[in-house]
Amino acid sequence: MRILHTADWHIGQRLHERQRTDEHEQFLDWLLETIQAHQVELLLVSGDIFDTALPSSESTNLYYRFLYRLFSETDAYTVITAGNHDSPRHLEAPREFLEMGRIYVVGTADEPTKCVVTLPRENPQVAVAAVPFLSESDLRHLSYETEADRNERYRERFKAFYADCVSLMPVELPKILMGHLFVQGGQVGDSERNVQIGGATATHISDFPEDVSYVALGHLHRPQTIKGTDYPVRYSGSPIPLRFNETSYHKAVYLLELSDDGALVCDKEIKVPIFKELCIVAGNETSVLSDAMTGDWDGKYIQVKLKLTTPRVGISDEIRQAFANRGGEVLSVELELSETEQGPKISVEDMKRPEEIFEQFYRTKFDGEPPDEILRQTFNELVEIVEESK
Ligand SMILES: [Mn+2]
Repeated sequence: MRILHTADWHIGQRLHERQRTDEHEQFLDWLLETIQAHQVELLLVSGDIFDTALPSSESTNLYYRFLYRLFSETDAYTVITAGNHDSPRHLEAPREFLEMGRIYVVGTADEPTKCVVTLPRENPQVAVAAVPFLSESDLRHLSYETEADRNERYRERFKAFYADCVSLMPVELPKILMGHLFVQGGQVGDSERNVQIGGATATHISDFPEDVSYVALGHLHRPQTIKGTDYPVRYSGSPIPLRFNETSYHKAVYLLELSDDGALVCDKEIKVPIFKELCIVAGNETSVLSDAMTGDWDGKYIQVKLKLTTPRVGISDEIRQAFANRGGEVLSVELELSETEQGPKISVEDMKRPEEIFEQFYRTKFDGEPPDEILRQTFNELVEIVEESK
């Protein structure tokens, strides 16, 4: 059976307020072509389908249009699980309806029985444990517990859940596990929601059961295989770079072929094309401007990291214009003043008010989330104190 593993689409994601619908649309078109070209029989999507719990109608439309084409233009089965960015209940709301189109969606995982599917339905060749993101808040909080105890308890629960899934699978079928979680040893970027990484929700490679053919994971955005098992435990990564610093490596999906006895007869990385190039340009004023004027920036998104000795009003606009003249779009200018090199880097776009800069900084730091009211007030009080002391 030929299987394709992908995850972390993050449909609806914005990069510095830019909508990325075109990139997602191109990715989904490419994915459909890839599925057709390789005669894929099973598509696995391991969580974070959408970037937000309540995706826009445009994002929702893109997703369902893709599912419809998958159903009508291929014979593939599809298994989709919810990630930490998805709303488990929203994602699985059309569950029964989608099953008519050979599409299996699992959002919430109260019972292992709900996660196990054998496919194709009439003549099973593979068993899949479609395990979505298991939230830490599902664990009842015990006040006397230390964080290490809590971590242990999460690991135990996770281990038992997978073991139960495997025990529910027909012995003779090859087994695939899905998951949206952090395995210790994985390489983390900064676009994964960090509260879910490390800390209490980290699991260990040895927690995965034996007698499995492949573990298809989502959550980390860099494609990678975690060492320590005799079968691949792998993150496919996100198909489009979600941050500028995700451009130093290729984005990928994985094509697998399982023999009837569960052996991996083909295990191949397929690089996802770059639909929109993201570039980082760093340097002082002269070098950045000269790069802007000599490079080919047509259709590219650019992040500028500018080293300055003294701040200068209007420099951001000048740089934006220089890139725009050659077709590039600067999404952020990060100023780095040499004497404050130790401090946090704040992207000072256009001489904004402190509250706006704070909000912008907070959003880049915490996945687009705005700061809450209490934090806002605290920040404003701080600004007042500083103003008064001047
Ligand atoms: Mn993700």
